[in-house]
Parts: sequence; C-alpha cells; structure tokens
Amino acid sequence: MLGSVKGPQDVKRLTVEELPRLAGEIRDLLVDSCAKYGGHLGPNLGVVELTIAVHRVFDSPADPVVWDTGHQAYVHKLLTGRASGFDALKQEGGLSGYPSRAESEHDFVENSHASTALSYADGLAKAFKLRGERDRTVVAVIGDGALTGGMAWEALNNIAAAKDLPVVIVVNDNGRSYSPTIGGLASHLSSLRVNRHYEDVLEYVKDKIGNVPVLYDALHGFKKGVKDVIAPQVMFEDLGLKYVGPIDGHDEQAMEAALRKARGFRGPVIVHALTRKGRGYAPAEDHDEDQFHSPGAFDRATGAEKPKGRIWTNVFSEELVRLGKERDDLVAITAAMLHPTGLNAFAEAYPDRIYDVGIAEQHALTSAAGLALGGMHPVVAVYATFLNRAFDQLLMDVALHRLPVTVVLDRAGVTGDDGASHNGMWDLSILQVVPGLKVAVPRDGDRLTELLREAVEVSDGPTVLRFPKGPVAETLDAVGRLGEMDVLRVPKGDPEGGHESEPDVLLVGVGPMAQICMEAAVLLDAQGIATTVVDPRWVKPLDEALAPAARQHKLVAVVEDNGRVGAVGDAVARLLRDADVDVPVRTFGIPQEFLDHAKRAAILSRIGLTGQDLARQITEAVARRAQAE
Ligand code: TPP
Repeated sequence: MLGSVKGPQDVKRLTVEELPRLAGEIRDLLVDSCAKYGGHLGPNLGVVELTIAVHRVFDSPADPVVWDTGHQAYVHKLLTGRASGFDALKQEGGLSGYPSRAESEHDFVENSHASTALSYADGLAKAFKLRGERDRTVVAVIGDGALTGGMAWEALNNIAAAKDLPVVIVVNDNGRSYSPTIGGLASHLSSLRVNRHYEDVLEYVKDKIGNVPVLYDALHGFKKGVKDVIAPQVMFEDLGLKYVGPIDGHDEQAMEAALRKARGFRGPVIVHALTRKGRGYAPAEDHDEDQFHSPGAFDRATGAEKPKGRIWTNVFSEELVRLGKERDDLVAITAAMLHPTGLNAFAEAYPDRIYDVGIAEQHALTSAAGLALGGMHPVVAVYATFLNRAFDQLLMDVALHRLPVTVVLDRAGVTGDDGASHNGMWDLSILQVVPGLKVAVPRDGDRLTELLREAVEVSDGPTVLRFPKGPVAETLDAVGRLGEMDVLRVPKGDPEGGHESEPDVLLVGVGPMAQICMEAAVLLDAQGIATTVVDPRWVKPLDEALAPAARQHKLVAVVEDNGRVGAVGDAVARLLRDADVDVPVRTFGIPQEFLDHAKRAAILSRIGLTGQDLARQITEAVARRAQAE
C-alpha cells in the first residue's frame, strides 16, 4: 500500500479501514531502514498516525507543514513520495535525515536546531496574509522537548497576539526529549496526561463558567484534579491561543477530527496530541534510556545496537566523575542531552550536582554564570553546533564577568551523517572573539583528561574544551615541549631538535588533526621536506613560543577540524604578523560551506583533510615558493 502513496492526495484517497495497514507498513519500513543505517527511529514511530492525519486534513504544500527540529519527519517523507529513498537514508547522495528543501516541495525548513518551528510558522502565516492568500493554513508540529526552548515561547507570545493568523500548532507530547522532558511545563503536560479522565470535568466546567480566569483560580483552590487538568489549557488559553485536546495521537480518526476542528478556527490553535515514542516496536518502547531516539545500526530481531567501542564522550564522562569526587564545587549542566553528552555518569554519582535545563542552551550558560557567581564551577556539556545558540550568553553573561565556567563541546568538527546543521564547524571561529576565554583542543584521550583538569583549574574566566564525535584517537605522545605546546615530531634524523640545516615546514595540528599532520610529515620527509609537528593544546590564547618556532621554518601550515574563516589558522597568522614573522602561513580546515550529509571520513577526504592530501598540498606550496625564489 505504501508503494502506491506518491503524495498526500493518495493518503487522502485511502479509506479509514485501510489506514491501520498503511501505518503498519510505515512502521516496518522505519524499523528496517533504521536497523540498517541508524536514525531517529523512536520519534518517528511515535508520529505515524499523527502524520497520516495531518496529510489527510491539510493540503501540503499549499498548507506548509513545519516540523520542529525535523528529526521526526521520516513519516512525512514517506507520505510525500520518498519511500524509495529510505534505502539510503542519511547516506551520501541519499535521503537526508531531516527535511530537505532540495528533496521535496513539501519541506519548507531544514534547520534541525530545536524550537524554531513556531517562529517559521509565524512568519509564513504573516506572509500569506500580506499576499492575500487567506485559504492557506500553516501547521507546525513541535515536541514537548522542543517546547522547552525559549524560542518556542517567544513565538507563542507573538502568534497568540495575531488572532487571525491560521496557525495550527500540533504539540506532539510523548513526555520525552531524549530522556523524560523536564521542567514546569513538562509536569503540567504530564499531569494532563495522567488525568485524562478529568477532561470531562473540564468540558463541564468550561460549559458552566466559560474562560474566566478568576473562576478558574477559585476552582484551583477546590480541587487538585481539576487544577491539574486545566492548568496547561489555561496556560495556553491565557496567552490567547485556542486549545484542542488532549487527543490520543495514535487514534488516527480522533487526530483527524481534532485537526479539522482546529483548521476551522482560522486563528492560532494548539492541538495537544499524546503519543508514545517508539510505538509499535518493542525494543524501542522498552528502551529506558531514550526509547531509540537515535540509535546507530541495530539488530532488528533483538534491538541490540552494534557496539560503538570507546568514544571521546566516554573519556570525558569518566574523568568528570573523578573530578567531581575531588571537588565538591563542580556542577554539571546539560541541555536535554544527559546521556549523549556522557553526563549521566556524573548524574548518577552526584545527583545533587546535575541540572538538565531542557533544550535551553541560552539559559544553560547564564544559569552557569549564576552558579559561578554563587561559588560553584559549572561544566556545561553541549554539542558544538548548539553552542551557537548561546554565544551572547557566553560572551556577555559569562566572559564579561570573568566567571569560571567550563564549556565542553562534544561532536566538534565534521559529524557527517546528520548534515549541515549538525557539523560542529563554527565554534573555533566564534570563540576567537571572546575576550579572556581560553580554548583547549585535545588530540587524544590522555590529553582530554589532562586538559579537562587544567580547564576546571582556571578560576579567572571561562574555558572551552572541544572534541569530535566517534572513537577516541589513539594516544600520540609528545617528544618535547615548546612553551605550553607539545612537540610531536622534529625532522627526521634529528631527535634532539637541534637542526643541521633549516627545517622546511612547521605543521600545527589542532587537536585530533595532529594525527593527520603526523601522517603528512612522514610523506613530506620522504620527499626531503623536513617537517616539524606541534600540537598547541590550548589554541586560545596561542602560545607566544609559536613565533620563534615559525621563524625557523620556511612555511607554517595550520590544520583544524573547523570552518577555516576566523579560526585557529587565522589566529596563528595574526600572531605571526604581530610578531613581525613573515614566514608564509597556509590554513587547512573545513571550507565555509553547508556540507551535505555523508560519513565523516568521506567528508574529510572530500575536503582534503587527510594526511595524503595535506602532504600533496604542502609539497605544491613548497615547490611554488622555491620557484618564486
Ligand atoms: N539543542 C538544540 C538547539 N537542537 C537540538 N536539535 C538538540 C539540542 C538535540 N535534540 C534533538 S531532538 C531532541 C534534542 C534535545 C529532543 C527533542 O524532543 P522532542 O521535541 O520532544 O521530540 P521527540 O524526539 O520526543 O519526538
């Protein structure tokens, strides 16, 4: 049946009796393709009926459907003619794991940073109104997790004020982000979940008294059950939004009825759907940690994931637990990503010193500032790409106050599979401009533990530590020290570091890129290009010893896993200019582009960040220089 669905019009044509079969086929395909490649299985299993209902009631793309975060849009893809693409989900050249404007006219938004859908919807609805396209409804689907983000509330505040904007906001409430969603809103929503039978009471009360806050207040005093039920509704209605719900999000017909009612209002309305993450696939439903939010490849029969081996996150996680034992002023903050950032171990060891703030990176940083003002040393662990959200908070609320906050950036550099928005390629550029901030980039697990210790020792300002996704790099021992930098290699035949003749190239390997510098150095040496490799460890501020070291070489090359513009390479060039060192500097990093999804290794190879590519480009640069002389 799924094969016959080429677009929403085919979904509309199906009889009500046929829909359970369609839902079943969708779930089968979701499990099959996620088992093969990994993917956002749990969230998608939870929105099967909801998505079918959306496409039966609304008229996409005339009625845009905007998916918040976008990780739950697989079913939408399946219903908009992309089933065959699931053979290569998230693979190079294959379907993206998020909505993609290049893939379909049914996809409007592909930013997968959370809590933006309502703002997009607000703007789309305003544009349609200005253009006189009054028949169009904008649908925004947002999870209870994404609803913890401040942007969602900024948008609600605006949408509510525009009474005639036809925006249908479907709150997909499964009670979870990765882990259970936290916070006051979440507990309001969950009280509504467990008290569904009070819905009748609510209807009765509404009939009798209408929407009069003072009477609700009086009622709050009378009956806790009633309060639990009406609080979320009142919360939305007090903002000026209509509210329909709660609806069983797995009852397709009930969802259709609610959505039709909502569409009829021709104004902003919340449709509150209750769903279960992982629905219909037992290993996901039973998975305590995150109900298969985003597993890697797994065995379909058992749900067992392929082992990942030891990853960078594990090293951080374990060292932070050790540090937490030594220092009771250390506290940790996560923005709804307790397990993915490895903070779960810290949380288990020191349950009083962990804060899950929801998908609220901005709040995370300023709350960390408050904790630091109060005498704590917070460690805020976020994925590198999500730090962008909290730049101003890091700059003004933390750094301006010279507060000892350590920000740990996981998934820094090319991450690959999740596409453009998930690459951690901005942090080393934006962090360069923050006064007083110190930034460390470990090249291997030993350096990660060493630098994390150094970072939390800094008491007069913020520190950042960044490391990539995936298996932790093998230990690469230093052969010497230059200031605070590790010397990893001196030109062949000269282990003491004294030079018989002038060495040619100084390779500065930022963190894990030191490894490919070492590979390149072997190739360069083999061609008679004498190569030194250093790892600065701390890339901001840079070590002054770089200037005299550079002066002894004919070419300096800086290699980093970050966008090239304004990052460490540019900082090295500036340092040398300021020190009147006129040795040419080449910078190697990620081109300043939005990179399509593919495996990390494939992307690094495409953009020339491999030992071989580096050696080739440096050989050419050296040859050009020799010619010029
Ligand atoms: N921070 C930002 C700004 N964007 C993100 N995408 C994330 C963190 C990582 N993230 C992706 S999905 C998700 C998080 C924290 C949980 C979303 O929960 P919810 O909106 O309830 O959707 P569900 O997966 O439960 O359907």
